[in-house]
Amino acid sequence: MTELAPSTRSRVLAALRDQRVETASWAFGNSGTRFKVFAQEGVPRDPFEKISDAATVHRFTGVAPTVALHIPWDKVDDYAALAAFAKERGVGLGAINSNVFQDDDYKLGSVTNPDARIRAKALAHLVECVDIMDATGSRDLKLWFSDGTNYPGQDSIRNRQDRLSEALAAVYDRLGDDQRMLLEYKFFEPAFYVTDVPDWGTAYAHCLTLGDKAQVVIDTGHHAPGTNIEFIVAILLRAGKLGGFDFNSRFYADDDLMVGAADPFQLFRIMCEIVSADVLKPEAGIAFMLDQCHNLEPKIQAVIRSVMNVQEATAKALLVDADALAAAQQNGDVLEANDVLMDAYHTDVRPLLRDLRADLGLDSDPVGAYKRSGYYETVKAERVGGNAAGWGA
Ligand code: LRH
Ligand code: MN
Ligand code: MN
Repeated sequence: MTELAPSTRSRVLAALRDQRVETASWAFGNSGTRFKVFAQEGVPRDPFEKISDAATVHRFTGVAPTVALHIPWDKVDDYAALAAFAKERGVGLGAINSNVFQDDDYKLGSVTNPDARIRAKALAHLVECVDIMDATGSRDLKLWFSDGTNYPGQDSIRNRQDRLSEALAAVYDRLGDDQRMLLEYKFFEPAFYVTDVPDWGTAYAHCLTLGDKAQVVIDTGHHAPGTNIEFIVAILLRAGKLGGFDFNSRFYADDDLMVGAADPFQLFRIMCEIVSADVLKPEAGIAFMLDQCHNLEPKIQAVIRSVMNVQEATAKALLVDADALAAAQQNGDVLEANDVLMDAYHTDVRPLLRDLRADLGLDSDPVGAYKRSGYYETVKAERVGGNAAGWGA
């Protein structure tokens, strides 16, 4: 890396020091595809053990101090006790993810179901999730609906939107002053014809009607191939409606692979929008969450790697020479503007991140340090018979 100007270096290091990435409890459990779940050794047997794994990721990365829960995958009797356990381990509980997609009743939809009884059941779950947030101190309720139809004529598209908006309004009214709801969209799967919240525009329209506490969440794996995600980021930021990300990578559909693995350049472009809008710092209220499944690779190690991938993309985005870029843009100098961006992208930021970790009192090699720590060997011995619930388990 060419020597960075001291002022650039300290600006970038300061921003990276404040950056936060939220891990997901379900990343630590067994997962797979609909064809096969390959069980791994040492996986958590309950939510407490998932939190211990998340705390381990934070211990070696220093920037992942919260872990998101998924209900009922992480159902416990006492959520305040779970939050206290997390605190003891050095992490906090993050977003509460609702789940209205794994019950036979939801075959034709949850909150958009034509049957009022089923809609009421789904709504009760969403409200229960807010009760859980009260107990855990979580700020964000993440809503993703698998609702949709498979065949033209199966149900009224407009009536389903009315039912959706009625349920969202009821949940919104239940939120406390410091709580938010993040509405996640996905273009297809499991529904193959209509998805009730298929895109950012639909999510945005609902959030706009609801009010300030309703924000859109972008899951990077939830778009058609070729979609310009950084454009969506820019539009939602402009509207003050970007609540956060579910980061992951995709080659084909909703692959849930490690963020930055399939298309690190896309991740860089997304982080460029974040940096240029100055919303990287936690106070800006954008939640940077991971939503991934590690079907083949060792899970804790993969989550550590994912956090590092986000840090690398962010460091590169922070290195974009904003003045030079603005000047080139103003001058209509297409190639110079592109060069400014590519210069930053091509910078090897790994030495800088090693320095950051040293500054934070961490090992400069998080994966190596984790492997040397013996944590995996310990949990492998302790968690015999473990095959915890989680996505695809
Ligand atoms: C849906 C989704 C959503 C769920 C998670 C497990 O594809 O991205 O965020 O809660 O997967
Ligand atoms: Mn998601
Ligand atoms: Mn998904």
